[in-house]
Amino acid sequence: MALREILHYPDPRLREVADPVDEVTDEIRTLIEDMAETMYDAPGVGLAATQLGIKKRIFVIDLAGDDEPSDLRVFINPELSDAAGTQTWDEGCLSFPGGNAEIKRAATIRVRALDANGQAFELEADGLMAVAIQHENDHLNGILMIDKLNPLKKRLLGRKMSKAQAASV
Ligand code: GNR
Ligand code: NI
Repeated sequence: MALREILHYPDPRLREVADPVDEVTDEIRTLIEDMAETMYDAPGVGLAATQLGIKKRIFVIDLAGDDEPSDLRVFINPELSDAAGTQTWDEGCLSFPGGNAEIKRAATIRVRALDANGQAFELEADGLMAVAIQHENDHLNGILMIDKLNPLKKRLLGRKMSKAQAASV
């Protein structure tokens, strides 16, 4: 297992569209272990392979609280459908350190995906699970939460992040 570096906005690799996984191999499972370790270390409630500069359609989510056992969910080649309703969450993103924003998304969604064993599963999600699935699925398509903001907020957050990034290199 290994920690991997999380890319920060405006890294252009965050804009790449990820490719489907052909087969869930041991190499993919090792990547998933690294993704989970990196997510827990950050800490975050989700992480997409895109955020590590890896162009594969994989994300992980764990919404368990600090005093609960871990509840790692692995999504490979996810397909979202049946988006309904709206909800607004104050979202964070590990690729935007310190840059929270209120984002409007579907209240409920259905997702089909493969798990770490290559088994297909289907899940209906609401609340934070629905938010996290939509947030991570966006990463696989090169879409960032900043894209969901109005132009003024987008410019303010974009400048804040670009400055922070320039100061750190
Ligand atoms: O850690 C995270 N918290 C979070 C909070 C509200 C909505 C979405 C998220 S996902 C984020 C981790 C991350 O950047 N995943 O891509
Ligand atoms: Ni994110």
